[in-house]
Parts: sequence; C-alpha cells; structure tokens
Amino acid sequence: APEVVTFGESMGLLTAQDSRGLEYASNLVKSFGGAESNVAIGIARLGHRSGWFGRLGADPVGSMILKGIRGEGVDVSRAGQDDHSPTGLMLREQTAGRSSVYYYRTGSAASRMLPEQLDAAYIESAKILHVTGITAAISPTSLASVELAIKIARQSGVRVSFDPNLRLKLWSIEQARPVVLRLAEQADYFLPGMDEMKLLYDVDQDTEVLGRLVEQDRVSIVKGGPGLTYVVANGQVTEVPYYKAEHVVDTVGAGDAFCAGFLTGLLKGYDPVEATRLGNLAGSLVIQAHGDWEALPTEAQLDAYLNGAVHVER
Ligand code: KDG
Repeated sequence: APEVVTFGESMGLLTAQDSRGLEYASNLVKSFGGAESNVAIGIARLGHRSGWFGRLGADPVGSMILKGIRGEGVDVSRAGQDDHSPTGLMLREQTAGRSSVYYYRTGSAASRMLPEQLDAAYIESAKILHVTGITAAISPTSLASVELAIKIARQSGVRVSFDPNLRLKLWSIEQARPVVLRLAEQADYFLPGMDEMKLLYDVDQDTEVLGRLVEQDRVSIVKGGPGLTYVVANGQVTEVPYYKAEHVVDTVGAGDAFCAGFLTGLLKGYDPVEATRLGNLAGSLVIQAHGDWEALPTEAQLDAYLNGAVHVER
C-alpha cells in the first residue's frame, strides 16, 4: 500500500516554445501537470511508495497523463477515466521573465469528482494523506471530497498534510480564505508559502504571519522567506536556508518538489527541520530545468548532490 496518498486534478500542459508567448508561438510542447501528481511523482522518485487518484477524461490527454504518472512508479489503481467529461488543460507561456498560465478546466472530469467515489480503505492504509487548496477550489463536490478524505484520515490516525496552493484564477481570496483556513486547522502539517499566508491573513510582515502560526497546535512550514523556509513547531520558529540554485529556468513546481522532499523526510523518520532541508533541496533542483515535475530528483541524484559529486558522463 502507498505510504502517502494524494488526489486532485492533473491536466494536459501545453507550453509555448517562443518568447513572444502563446499568441505567436507555432510550437507547443506537450506534457502534463497537477500539484498533487507532482508531489506523488516526487515521493516515488525519492524511493517511497505514493498513490495518486483523480478523474481524467477518456481521451488521449487523459490516457497520456495516467500512463505518465504510472510510469513514474506512482500507484494509480484508484484513478479513473470518465466517458462524458474531458481532461482539463493548461497552456503556459514564459515571456520576458513572466510565466503565465491559462486554464481550460471548467467542467473537467476532475472537477466532477464525487465524495462517494473515495475509497476509504485506501486512505486508511496510508501513513500520510496529502491534499491541496486547488482541489478545494475546482468545484463544490471536489471540496466535499477533500473534506471527507481528511475526515477519513483523521478517524484512522493517518496524518494529514495540506498545501493551500492558492490559485487566484480559480477563486478570489475572499472565497478562498475561510475554506483554506478551515482545512489548515485540520492538518497535522500545513505547508503554505509566505506570499499565500500574507494574503490569507491579510498582513504585510513575515513576523505577523509567524506570530499567528506559532500559537497553533500543528507543524507549519512556510516556504518563501528571504532565502529560507520557516519551520513553526512546538511554539518555536526555526529558519532553514535554501540550497543555492545555479541556473533558475522555471520556478513552477518548486512548492510541489518541496512537499515531496518534506513528506519523504517524514517517512524516513526525520524531524520537521531535517525534513525541511530535504524539501528545500528538492525545490532547488526542480527549478533548474523546464517542466513542473520532470526535474524532480531521484534518491541517487540527491545523494550525489549531498556528497558533492561532480557528474561528467562521456
Ligand atoms: O504547482 C504546480 C501546479 O500549479 C501545476 O502543475 C498545475 O496543479 C496545477 C494547477 O492547478 O495550477
């Protein structure tokens, strides 16, 4: 059985290969992405068992995604393809250093997920359930599924990890705030970014965010401090510096890589600070290549990096 179970929407990803952007590009590169499947792939690459599920369309893009996630060693036995609704898509462009995404996911198969489709025994058999605010945002039934999955996990002693992953193209901050804060309260591990926390709490300073989190009875890991991640646990804040990334090419996926590294650290029995170091390292590696998950490190790559090995292949 998977050690970490996660679910959500994975979509086809088409990226413009032209610095003038999607309007002018003739060539788009095809891949897929989805915050939760990115995390599941990251955990599998780091040598632990993960499971991802979600609804996809019974269409070529859905089949590509299912095979892609399975091909990375993630258990997809609870995922399904629906005949009547399509796989969602996202289009992306990078122009003058700005990365923009356009979603085509309204009415997607994933957004039609129903709580009654959850396999409770599958969740109960995991050590950690990982969920995100994207799944909460895409539809009321999808939010109900997140809430039920958390309930199932808590009742059976499965730890709950929650990344708010605010996507303001999916809902407004006013809509997101109460839902995300309510879900965070039910998590053992809350994994937001500092920018997200400032929006959620409507404050300007890191210290204001940390001051509120430190009072709460859970482990909060706040990514995106000045060159560091804050670990808030047992009434204390610890700063864990980033690893230096030499060539940053695509920062999308950094948060998911962090989650994958952090959760893998927990599975290895690390404390939250040690697990955060692993998260930071995975994050710094994924942003040095294109794609949301393609450059997620394997266990061997991490070991080589930590041992300072310079790799020359010829
Ligand atoms: O974290 C990266 C994700 O944002 C990306 O893979 C797509 O899940 C996605 C979303 O909804 O934006």
